[in-house]
This record gives sequence, C-alpha cells and structure tokens, in this order.
Amino acid sequence: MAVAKQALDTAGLSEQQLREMHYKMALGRSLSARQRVLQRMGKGPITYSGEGHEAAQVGTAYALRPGHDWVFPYYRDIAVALTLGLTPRDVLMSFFARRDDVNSGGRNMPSHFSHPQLRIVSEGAPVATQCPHAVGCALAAKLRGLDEVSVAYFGDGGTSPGDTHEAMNFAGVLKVPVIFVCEFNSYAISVPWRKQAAVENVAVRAQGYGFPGLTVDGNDVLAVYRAMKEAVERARAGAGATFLEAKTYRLVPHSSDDDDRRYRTREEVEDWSQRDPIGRFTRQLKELGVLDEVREKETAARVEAEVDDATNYPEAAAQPEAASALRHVFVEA
Ligand SMILES: Cc1ncc(C[n+]2csc(CCOP(=O)(O)OP(=O)(O)O)c2C)c(N)n1
Repeated sequence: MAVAKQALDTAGLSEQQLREMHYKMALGRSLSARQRVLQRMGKGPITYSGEGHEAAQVGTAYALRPGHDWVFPYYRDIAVALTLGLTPRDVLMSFFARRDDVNSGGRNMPSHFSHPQLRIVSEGAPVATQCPHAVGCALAAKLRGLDEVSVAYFGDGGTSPGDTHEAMNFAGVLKVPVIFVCEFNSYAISVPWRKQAAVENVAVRAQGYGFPGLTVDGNDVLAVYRAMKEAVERARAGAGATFLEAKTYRLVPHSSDDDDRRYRTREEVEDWSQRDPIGRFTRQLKELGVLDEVREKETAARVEAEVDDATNYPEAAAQPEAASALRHVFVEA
C-alpha cells in the first residue's frame, strides 16, 4: 500500500486520470486481440499487436499534449494512438482499408497510424525511418520558437539502423525537443537482443550523443509516465533530447504471419505473462481504492462494446474508388 501510494503521489495524477489510463490500456489490448482474430478468420490483413506493450505506450502518450506535440509511432503503437485520440473505429476503418479511413483513405499498410489534426505522423515501412523525421520536426519547432515536442517510437530492433544513430547525433548537436522512446521487448522478430548488441541497456548510447538516456520498467505504467513527463518538461524547457528505454515484452507473435514458437520458449512467454502490465496496474489501482470490482466490470463492458462497434462499423462503409488509386502518387491535372 505504502509503495503504491508513493508511486501515485509522485505521478501527480488524479483518480479519474488513473482510471482513464487503465481504460486506454484495456482498449489497446482488446482492439489488438480483435484484429488478430479478424485476420485468422480471413477477414482482415496482416496485423501487428500491441499486447504486452500497453504500459510503455499509455505511460508515454499520457504525458503528451494531443494535437500539440508531434508523435511518430511505429506499427505496435495502437495504445499510443488511442491515448492521443484515435478512436477504435478509426483503427478498424484503416485495418479494413475503407475510403474514409483517416490514416490514409485505405492506402497505407495496417498499423501505420496517422492523423493530421492529432499530429500523429505515419511511419514508413522501413524500420526506424521515423527517427530522423521526428528530429527534423523538432528542429522546425525550435527554429519557430514553439514549445512543441516531437516523439519517435521504435523497438529494440529500431535502435540498429543508421537512421536512428544519425537522428540521435543531430538531436544532440542541434539540442532539439525530441524524445526517443524505445519499447524494448528483446526481439527484432526472431533476432534476440544479445545477437544485435553487446550492451544490456541500449539507453547508454544516448550519452555518446550528448543527452540523457534512461531505462525504466516498461510494464509499470506510472514509472513510465513519470520518466516521460520529465523528458517532456526538459524538451519544452529547451534542454534538448532524451532517450527513454521501456523494458517490456510482446505477449504474442511479432505479426499474424509469425510463429514465435520457433525462437521463444513457452516458459519465457509464460513468465512475462505473469508480469502483464494491465494485471499489475489493475491490482495497484484496487489496492489504492481507485478501482473496484464494479468499475472494473464497467470498463470491460465499455471496451467490449466499443471494440464490437468498431468491428461492425466498417462493414457498411464505402470502399475506396478504383479511380482514386493513384491519388497522392502522381500530380493530378
Ligand atoms: C530497414 C528494415 N529492415 C527490416 C525490416 C523488416 N522488419 C519489420 S519489423 C522488424 C523487426 C523490428 O523489431 P523491433 O524494432 O525490435 O520492434 P518490435 O517489432 O519488436 O516491436 C523487421 C526486421 C524493415 N521493415 N525495415
């Protein structure tokens, strides 16, 4: 109790905010699971799940100002997108590639979240190309004297491409308001971290680029939130970049096309399932008296209804017109 209370005090969040974070985590989990089911039923395309990453995603996104700060998520960041204001309908309209999909009008790959008004910028398919984009965006804010922060999200695999190193280098040199969030789940598809780098905590690299790097328990939503809040404050105050490494685990295969039994033991997956970030936060909130059985059931029912609604909504929605296929590809007369 004392530990939970202390965590709450330092996070500075109201009970309502804590419940909202819990709800967003549950929504991300359920919507991800629904997409996997739809793919298996042959109704939807390839899907990338955020299951297991919810504390890292909601904890970081909750510290931002939606529609003010610029967010460059990667394909696993469903709960980042939902926390910033993308709706379950938006997500599934994109999944089913409908004409009125806000992400891209049905053009982009699934899970390439974007929303102009919410300042969520679509990633490119090549891993980590969003890192230099985020640094460029942060430089623009700095040159214009704006207090907008840019955030690049990526996995541990995303720390290896040259793009990330170049982005981090210029973030340090130019001292721009950018935050690098690494959702460290120990695998780049089937490649374990130990085959990718010889350091345990990738956050140590930040020092070499001239700004702070922090490693946090990425399954502890309040620890993530506190670390991110500090990074955001630093960025807004003109103190430059931060690298935040959130240690977490994806509870399901890399994508619906992956069989993780070929490279992860069931014991390992089970061990991490015991540390599920949602179960952990639920217990913490109950201990604090912020959540009880009744509210928990209400949240579950609300999530289920929203996910069902989002699943059904695209059924009646228009398909993109074939004649529009080349829009945004070539200049139109
Ligand atoms: C430059 C590049 N190389 C390879 C790929 C294929 N690819 C897609 S996702 C991925 C794994 C990335 O792993 P990580 O960044 O750790 O994120 P995670 O999926 O584990 O959350 C790879 C290798 C790609 N999209 N782009």
